[in-house]
Amino acid sequence: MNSVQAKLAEIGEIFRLNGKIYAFDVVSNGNINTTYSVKFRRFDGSIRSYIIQRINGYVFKNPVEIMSNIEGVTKHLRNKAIDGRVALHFHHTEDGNNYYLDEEGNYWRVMTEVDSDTFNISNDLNILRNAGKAFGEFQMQLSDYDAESLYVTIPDFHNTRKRLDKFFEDVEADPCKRVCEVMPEIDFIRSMRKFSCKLTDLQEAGKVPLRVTHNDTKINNVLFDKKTGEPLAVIDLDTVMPGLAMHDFGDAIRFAANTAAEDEPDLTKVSLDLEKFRAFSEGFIGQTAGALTEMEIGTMALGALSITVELASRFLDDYITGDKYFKTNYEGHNLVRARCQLKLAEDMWDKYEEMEQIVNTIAKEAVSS
Ligand code: GN1
Ligand code: MG
Repeated sequence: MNSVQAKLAEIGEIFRLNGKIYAFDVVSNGNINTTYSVKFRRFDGSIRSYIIQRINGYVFKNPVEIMSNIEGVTKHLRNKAIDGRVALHFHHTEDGNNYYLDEEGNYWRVMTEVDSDTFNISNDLNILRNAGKAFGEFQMQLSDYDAESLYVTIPDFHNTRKRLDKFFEDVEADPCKRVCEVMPEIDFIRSMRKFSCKLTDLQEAGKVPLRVTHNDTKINNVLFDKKTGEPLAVIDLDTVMPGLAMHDFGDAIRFAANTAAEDEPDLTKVSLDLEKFRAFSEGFIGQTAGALTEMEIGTMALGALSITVELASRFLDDYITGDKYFKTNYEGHNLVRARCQLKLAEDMWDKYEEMEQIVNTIAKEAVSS
């Protein structure tokens, strides 16, 4: 038994999973936590699959608070069950906790794995529409959740102004002497700075409402039914916090409506696919239009563009400060990611009016039907 398997077996025992590990895989979708899909053979011979995760303690300073949010949110979602959806089930230790702190200071959690399909890229517009529907539904299901009871797991997570202020401070400090390599990228972010902070300004002026949002709406955070392509569940609840609907919409667009992967090195492949944009919007706006204000609908495109610049600045910041935050697969990975996001932002800028029009048309139709 190798040391990873031994560790997973230890976690399985602590969470009182029945049986013995017979196979496991690393799930490499996420950029933050370490995730395993682990199959246990039960004592009656049947097989059960679990997701076992080690929470990244550098990014998440207080995992206990995250797990308290998850306990509350999953309970709320379970009580609001929608036909065809699967409720997430987190396991508990003997002490009744949905997490375990090991001797090395790592936090672990265990969820029953849902038999499903996930996508990093999909060209199927039905899948895109269903992803929009899933995140829209998620937003609506949490619309009466007590926001006060949620811990803020990462303060100012999508405060674009603070993100950019920090970025330019780090550019100034240049701790790894990498700034000289990335001057054009820094200049581009500077040119977009004011525009990208518009949503932060609107939020601070009280012109757009804070809602309970997901805040990390990559399409690979939706589980789909393998046969029908219908959404089964939204996962990755670490950043469920008060936030803006436009950021949930925008972050999903940034990831799913890109013609290429988030870290595509060949920038000629990177652009915003307006048909994918439309399909996701139909799903998301279709679910939420009735609850959204005019200002929210009018700033969905802004949400997409500003979160793309924000994430570009986060990737580039991580590159400039020595790649401590996001997991990287190779030297310069964060720079490749940042360049890809900037190329996408540029294309969004060119297609901005079209994005606005598509959202407006869908919102009008959704409200009148
Ligand atoms: C991180 O953990 P993961 O891969 O779902 C990040 C998101 C970024 C995303 C970019 C807590 O999400 O904000 O948009 O990478 N999560 C955190 O791929 O920082
Ligand atoms: Mg995440």
